[in-house]
Amino acid sequence: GTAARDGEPRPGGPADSPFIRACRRRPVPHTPVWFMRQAGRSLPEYREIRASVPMLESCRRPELVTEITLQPVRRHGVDAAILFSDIVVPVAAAGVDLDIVPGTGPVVAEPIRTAADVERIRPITRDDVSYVDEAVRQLVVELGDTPLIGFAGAPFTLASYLVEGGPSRTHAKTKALMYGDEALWHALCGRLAEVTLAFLRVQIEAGVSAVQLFDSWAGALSEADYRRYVLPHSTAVLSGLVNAGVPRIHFGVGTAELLGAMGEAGADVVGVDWRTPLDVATHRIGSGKAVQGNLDPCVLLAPWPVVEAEVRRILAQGAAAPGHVFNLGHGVLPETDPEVLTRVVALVHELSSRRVDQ
Ligand code: 1CP
Repeated sequence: GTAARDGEPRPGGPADSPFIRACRRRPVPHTPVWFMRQAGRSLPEYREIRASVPMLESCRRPELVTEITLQPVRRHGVDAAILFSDIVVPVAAAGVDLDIVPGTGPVVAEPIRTAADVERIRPITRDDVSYVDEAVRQLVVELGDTPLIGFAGAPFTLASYLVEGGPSRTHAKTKALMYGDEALWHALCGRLAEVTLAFLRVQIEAGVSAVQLFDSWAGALSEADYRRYVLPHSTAVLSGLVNAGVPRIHFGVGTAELLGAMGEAGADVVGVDWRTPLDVATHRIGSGKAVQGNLDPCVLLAPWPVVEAEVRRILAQGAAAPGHVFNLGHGVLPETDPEVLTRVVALVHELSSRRVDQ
């Protein structure tokens, strides 16, 4: 972007938006809100586009990426867009043979087992993901003052799909490799960190206003194992972006025991799932970081008075943090009524803009 990266951002531009201000722990006119998986199957307009286009193909067509990314911004009035893509997109661009299978998720043709398998994951350049570069550039124009979030999967979560060959509840094969061949594990995660860092740099150069590193499944590990096997690699990604000029968000599920360590990985904002109240999370993460979260996505299926009470509680607990971005504790469920999401955005804005001069 053209915003002055060292000084104050252009007034009114995306870098001066409530979302980016909250990430940077600056005063905000209202608490910003967006939803993980806000683009997706909860929206009929998304299902219509995707009816005839496979998932990975839709991620590689800039005009579809742009349209799908804009849908929840138009419909809900969220404070940020998130690029429509998937965490396996850069891994496929790096040469791994995989597909996203409807009803299952990512499926890898030949799961990673050996050093030779790791070597076949090539470093990527902008040309390998030119469709992402193009989509981001289009979106930045279309979005105007609304910030666009870029994202990537963190090394552990990517490694889990590559080693298991698909989604896993226990991550047993992944842990077997991690405990059984530590050198190979670090080689794999080192290579994935390079791919992820390159992928995020492409998005930043194309103009995203923030990035989120998803380590969705890191909560499967103890803190000691997280520190030994995962933290160095996530730190390599996040610290590689320290001078990139955009806030970095780091998120995982089931991470109550890992919040301190995840904060140490170098993010500006730590995402929290619904299991840990935001005031407790703020204390665990330590000073100098904003928090993001943390409404249980299942609460959106409850009657409105329940939703409203939970939104109030989360705003009150989030006020303990030096910056709060309202979000869910994980992604929107496909069965969610989109009108409830729109109401939540309006409610967060209304309740938080009443709290003046805190
Ligand atoms: O047919 C469909 O609609 C496919 C469902 C789908 C969608 C909409 C998948 C397959 N990926 C996506 C898009 C997607 N993936 C986004 C879009 C932007 C937005 O949030 O609006 C994002 C950020 C992701 C990232 C992603 N993919 C993560 C990290 C976030 C999280 O939810 O934890 C993970 C773990 C994936 C893997 C994945 N891709 C798709 C599925 C069904 C899964 C999960 C499978 C599993 O249970 O392991």
